[in-house]
Amino acid sequence: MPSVIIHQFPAALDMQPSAFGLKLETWLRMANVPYRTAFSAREMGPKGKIPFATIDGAVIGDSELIIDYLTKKTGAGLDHHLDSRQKAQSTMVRRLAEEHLYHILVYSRWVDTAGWEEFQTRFFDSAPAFIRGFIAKKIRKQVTANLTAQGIARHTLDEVYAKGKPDLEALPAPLGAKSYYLGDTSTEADASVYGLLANIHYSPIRGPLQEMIEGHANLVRFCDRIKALYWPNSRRGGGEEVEFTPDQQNAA
Ligand SMILES: N[C@@H](CCC(=O)N[C@@H](CS)C(=O)NCC(=O)O)C(=O)O
Repeated sequence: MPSVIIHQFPAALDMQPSAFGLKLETWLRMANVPYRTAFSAREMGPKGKIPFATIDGAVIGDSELIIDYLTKKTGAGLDHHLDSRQKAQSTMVRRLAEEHLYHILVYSRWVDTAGWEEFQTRFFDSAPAFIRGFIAKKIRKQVTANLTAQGIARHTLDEVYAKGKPDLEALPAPLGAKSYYLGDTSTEADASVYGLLANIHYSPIRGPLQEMIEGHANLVRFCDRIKALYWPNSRRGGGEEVEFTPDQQNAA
């Protein structure tokens, strides 16, 4: 197995606060690939984003590209058995979570005043006290500008959460009564949806998105199942541990 180091945010919410970081770590655990984590709040990797990975010395950005790279390098992929229809379903579910609902989660933390009040005290906890407020304000301005460019922050608060509702009504449908999105075994789509949903469902910060998930028993069961299997020691949704070996998981 290659040496895998995942660079990502510290576990600031008593769990990994990056939906993509938690997706990647969960995928590595599902695929039984050993890794360790290097917490990084400033260094953002080759795509200017977190997570990124160092794999046998090669530095790679973007959770999807890291998963593709590791799948090719180790053969440890989770999606080999999917047919073309299932692959299409996987793409649709992942894109809904990562390219739409994700921005609403970011909005709920950084723009919505109620969410921000709680989020900033936890996320910037490790910053030196005398500049904490300054850094928080500066990054909030930058994240708000990014969300305005993306589009979601151009809407009113009510409109934003109204746009989240159909996403959280769509995600339970393809899961149905199954254990995982594409059947009895976990795939990349499950890691992707878990990274995002766990960051809402297990977050210490309460808001409208939590209530929307709680209205869907199969989504709650899905989160609890993945947490129990892959993050049994986590206080919340996972990401506090800095090292993973498959033995650790099999012993859990
Ligand atoms: N498509 C990327 C998205 C990564 C991403 O958006 N990361 C966020 C944190 S969850 C980030 O680094 N944001 C900082 C920024 O955009 O400047 C992936 O799958 O890794």
